[in-house]
Parts: sequence; structure tokens; C-alpha cells
Amino acid sequence: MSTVTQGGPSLPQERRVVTEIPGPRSRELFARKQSAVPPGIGTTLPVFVTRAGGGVVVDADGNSLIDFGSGIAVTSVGNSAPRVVERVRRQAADFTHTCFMVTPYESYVQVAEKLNEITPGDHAKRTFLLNSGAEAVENAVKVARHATGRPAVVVFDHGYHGRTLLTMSLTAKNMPYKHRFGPFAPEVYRVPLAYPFRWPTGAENCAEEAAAQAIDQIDKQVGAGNVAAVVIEPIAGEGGFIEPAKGFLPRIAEYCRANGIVFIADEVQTGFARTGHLFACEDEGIVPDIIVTAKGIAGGLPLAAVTGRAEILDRVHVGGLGGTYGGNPLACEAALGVLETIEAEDLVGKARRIGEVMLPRLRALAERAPIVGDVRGRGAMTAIELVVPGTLEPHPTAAAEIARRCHAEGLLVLTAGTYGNVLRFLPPLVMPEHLLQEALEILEKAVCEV
Ligand code: PLZ
Repeated sequence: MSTVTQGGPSLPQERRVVTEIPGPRSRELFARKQSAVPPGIGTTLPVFVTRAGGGVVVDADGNSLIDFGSGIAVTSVGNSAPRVVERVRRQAADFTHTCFMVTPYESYVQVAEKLNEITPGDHAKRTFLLNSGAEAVENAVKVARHATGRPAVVVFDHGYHGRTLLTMSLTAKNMPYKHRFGPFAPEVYRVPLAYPFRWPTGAENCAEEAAAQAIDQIDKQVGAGNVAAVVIEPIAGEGGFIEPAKGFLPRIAEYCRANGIVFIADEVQTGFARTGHLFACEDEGIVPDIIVTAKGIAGGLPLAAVTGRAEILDRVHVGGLGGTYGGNPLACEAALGVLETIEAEDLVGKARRIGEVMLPRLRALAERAPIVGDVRGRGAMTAIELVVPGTLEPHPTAAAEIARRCHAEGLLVLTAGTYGNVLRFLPPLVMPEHLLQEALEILEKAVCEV
């Protein structure tokens, strides 16, 4: 059996279910969680983790689960990836914090240089660092407003951008993200997204009609000249892994260019090799004015980045951007370790290979199981959308039941979607192929039984 050095020396790469899931030790810890932590902080699967690496997560009862979540698309290089661990360990011994705005250090600059180099477009770029995806999206909007002197921000149906006041306002879905948390930030306008599976006149008309509607709404309801930024995920993540119909993103990007609107790509979930490109925008050759990244950037250490055209980012006055922890030295070292790992282990190629294994099997499953209405995604970011057979009616209880059965068998899967009816698959890109195959068998069985 294969082992990896991730998650400590020789973590066996196997699925192993030795107790009920969750087991007794996890149940005990979960009871403590319930009395110490508010219920607003939900739990997908109440097993408490002790180690993780490669393609597995090990819990307090000794169960080894196949990881189809990567901590929501974060540990793409695997948990405790050796290059990340080594750099963080060394950095922790040297210094843990200075505040980059007080006394700088080299690793922050290295991360910025690297992102300027690898993100789409060969124009002059700048990068600054923050702690979370939401904080980075919010900063991208700040910069765009400052550079344009305009107030409005345009976002899309099914979009997710975070939980802070501004990013919650940018997020589409009420429950659980917005319900009773208003009033929301002003000057946020939502327009249609090209969602092929649910487009009323059919997938073949989706890109053109959705783009026309979106642009018409911006023109008529907001006025292009009032719009600072359009913020869009190249694949809508929390919204259900919706790949906008081909042609939609280029059309929106072109409209932004023609109207002096800053095009912001939120690649928080899609970035860093996940989709079989370093960044999902590359799929259609989109060059965003600003690209926002987080999650997969630093293997789980809190880090996020805003990378954009120098002429936009350089407008902001000295001291106008920042934060105590943004670009913390431990997180920067982790990011450098991640970037080395992506290159050294060809994780872009590995993500593609995962897609080549998964998509045909998921499509074959959809043939057999009419509950699977749609199969979609790219690379190691794939999903199935569940419907009442023969209709488009979302089937969220089936999604929940399939997830429950997978969990019981030792496969950690996540749900998503505006209608809660999507199962999404986000394996670490280093997952050994035998685990990938085993996970698919468990999933197929669960889908067919439900
Ligand atoms: N933009 C595209 O996917 C985070 C949310 C988990 P933060 N998605 C996972 C949850 O339920 O809170 C996300 C994203 C996109 C922004 C964000 C926000 O990133 O690091 O969670 O702030």
C-alpha cells in the first residue's frame, strides 16, 4: 500500500472504517463543540481530525476517510505537504510576525513577484496580501472604486464572495449566508449568469442570451458609467460548480473593457491548478484586470491575494491598503512551498488527469441514474446536480442522503448549489489513483441506491 510523508511520516493511503462514523471519540468531542461553539458554525461531517495527507483524512477514532473536499478546495497540494511544512517550520523558528507594513520581509515580496508572473496577462502587475478570500474580494472592490471614482459593483446570480458585510452583499444566496444579517451594503447590482443546465431556452442559447440580458440590465438599471467593477467567479463555486456557457465570460470581459469597468475574477475557489489550468480564466483566455486568490494559495495557512494591473493598484494613496496580519510570514512561506509543489509535481497535469478519470465515470453514472440531471466541471473541480428524474426540479434531499451514505462509507464529500442539490468533488490534486477509483465506486453505489 502507498504511504505519503504528508500528515507526518508514512500516512497510509487507504480508506479504513473501524467505527461507526462519527465514532465514539468524535461524538464526545462534538458534544463539547456544541456547548462551546455557537450553532451558526455548522458541521458537514462531525468527525474530529487528527492527521491528514495525500488523499486521506484520519479521525480521532482511527477511521481513514477518502478526502473529496480538500477543506473546501484549500489543500490542493495535500495536507501537510512536505515543502509547506519545512518552510513553515523554519519560518516559525526565525520569526512569526513583524507586520509587513511596519518592517517588511522578503517572502511577501517573493509571493507578490510570483503571482504577478503566473496570473493571466503579461501587463505590469502588483499584488498585495490579505488573510481570507472575503477580505481580498472586498479589497479588490475598494481598489476598483478608488481607481474609477465610481460606486456600483455588478455581481451575478449564484455568486458567492464571502461573509463580511460587503462580500455577503455580493453573495447571491439568502439561506444560510444573508438571512437576517441585513441591511446590506449599497450599490450592489445582480445580473443573470449563463447557467446552461437551467437556461429556459436551452443550453445552446445560454451564453448569448445571458450576456445580452446582463449587459442590458447594467446599461438600463445602473449605467455603465457608474460601475466600478464586475465581480465574477469563472466557475461559480458555492453556487453549484456552474461553468458559465462558453462565450459568456469573454463577452462580459469585453463589455467591461469597452466601458472602463474593472473586471475582477474571483478565483478564490478555482485558482492554483484546481481546474486543470493554473487559473480557470485561462480556459477561455480571459485576462482579468484584477484577480483575487485565496484557499489553494497556501495549503491551509490563512492567505489571500489581490493581483491586478499596476495602473489600477498604484492609484491608491500610501497607507490606503493593509491589515495587521495580511501576508503573515508563515503564510507566505507556505505559499512559496505550494507554488514549488505545483511546479515540481505537475499538479496542473494531475488535476487534468483527475478530471479525465472522474468525468467519464460521472457521465456514465448519469446515464444509469436519471436522478443525476447534470455532470459538469473541469479538472479536479467536478460536480453532479440532482433532480427529480425526468424534470429540472432540484432534489436537495437526495443530495443530502447521498452525502450521508458516502460519509458513512468513509468518503468525505461536500454539497453545494443555490438549491442545495449539487454534490461537488474537490480531491487534493495529489490523491493516489486507487483512492480516486474507490471513491467513485462508493459514490456510484450511493447514487444508485438513493
Ligand atoms: N470567493 C469564490 O469560494 C469561500 C466558503 C465556506 P473566505 N468559499 C467557501 C463558508 O461557508 O464560509 C469563497 C469562495 C469564493 C470568496 C470566498 C470567501 O473566502 O476565505 O472564506 O473568506
